[in-house]
Amino acid sequence: MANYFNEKMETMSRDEMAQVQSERLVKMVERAYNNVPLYRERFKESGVEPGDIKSIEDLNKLPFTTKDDLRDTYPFGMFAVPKEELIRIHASSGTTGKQTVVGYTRHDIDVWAESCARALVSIGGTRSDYVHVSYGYGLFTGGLGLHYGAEMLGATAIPVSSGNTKRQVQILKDYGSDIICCTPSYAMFIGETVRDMGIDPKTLKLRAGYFGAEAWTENMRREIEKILDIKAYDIYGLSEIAGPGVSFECWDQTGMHVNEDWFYPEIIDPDTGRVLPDGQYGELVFTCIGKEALPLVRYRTRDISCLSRKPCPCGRTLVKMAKPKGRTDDMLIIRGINVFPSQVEHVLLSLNMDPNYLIVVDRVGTLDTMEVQVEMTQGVISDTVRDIEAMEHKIAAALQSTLNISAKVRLVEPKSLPRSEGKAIRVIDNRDIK
Ligand code: DLL
Repeated sequence: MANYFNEKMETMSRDEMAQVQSERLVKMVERAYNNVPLYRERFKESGVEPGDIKSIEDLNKLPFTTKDDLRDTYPFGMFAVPKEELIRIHASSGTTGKQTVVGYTRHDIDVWAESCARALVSIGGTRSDYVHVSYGYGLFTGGLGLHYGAEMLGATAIPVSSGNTKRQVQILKDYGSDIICCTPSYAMFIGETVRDMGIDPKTLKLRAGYFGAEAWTENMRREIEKILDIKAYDIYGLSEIAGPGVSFECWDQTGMHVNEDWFYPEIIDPDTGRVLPDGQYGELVFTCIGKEALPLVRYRTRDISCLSRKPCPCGRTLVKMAKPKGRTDDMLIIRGINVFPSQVEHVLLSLNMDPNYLIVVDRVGTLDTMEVQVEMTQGVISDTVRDIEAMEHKIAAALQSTLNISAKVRLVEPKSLPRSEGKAIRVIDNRDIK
């Protein structure tokens, strides 16, 4: 059984890796400066020119990039290649109605697929495995990311996508899927469905799962491992940087190896922007040193993590990042879908409602639920139940179309939601996911 997908890159010495990273950074900075107006401006404002960047050590001379930059240049303003070189677009939620749009050249798709192929091999994946992909297929990167990774490995991808859980279980059983990829909460739900269908998980061929796209705990890992009788591994990523596979847990289950020859990680103090040493928690920042279409420079992920370069028993020298502990912004991840409270506000305003609302997130069994309580506007209080229900449905439909998630909407009396003297409290999250 092969231990590595790309042994050279995954096991090279730290010095060799720094050399690779330096060469790639120099090229990408040149490309970003020459092709992305926003970067040309930013570099000028910060007083740096591409020529000042000679090695990875110079990275901290460069300015940060944020999700707002992608929003301000929506949809394609930060792409560094002409249209004919793009072969794929994906997108994820932005902070307002606008999505964050990302593009890939053929080379970028290969980089991303190899990231996922490296991950699959690190948990014992081989060409003879069936990889059951239950992440959503579409603009979300989860489905197609693992799908291309499985194919690049030479394994067999089964593109089930999410939903229709009984059918998922039937396929696991009938096809003999070896590895499953989905969100950890969906994995629990599939596990419960296996049990409810009277199937003994020991009779399934399934032996491992790659779970990510949302925060999950060690407790949840144990539960999933028990209910599905598999090994559960963590996989991390974000659309802006590629998608799943930016980092991955190997069989040792002690942090996620970053594919740092393409995605260079830093940890910064979110308040000062200062780079923090290994072992210290702070905001995770990535620079896409190996990508063509969207060469993001020091992109602030808002995820809180820390790095470790301690040797790993798997033999990979790739730096490891800890499971993200939370975020520095207010983004919620509900059933694997990113939701910003500001998007809810945006929807309400577009329906001429006052934006007095409260989002209540809960976990019922293993599934996340979202209720949006909205204050009725003074003066347009309706007293017929029919009118109220119609309005609730209208808001729910608008939320569904903007957020791509179903939410229960409840209209409440004017001025009945708690008011705060400081920051408005927009979210009550009753899930235990920290
Ligand atoms: O969630 C990509 C992905 C798909 C990763 C499938 C893993 C598996 P986005 O929709 O852009 O991309 O959301 C990115 O999700 O900044 C984190 O806050 C969160 N996230 C992703 N993976 C993990 C994880 C995909 N393993 C945002 N643990 C990121 C905790 C995660 N949070």
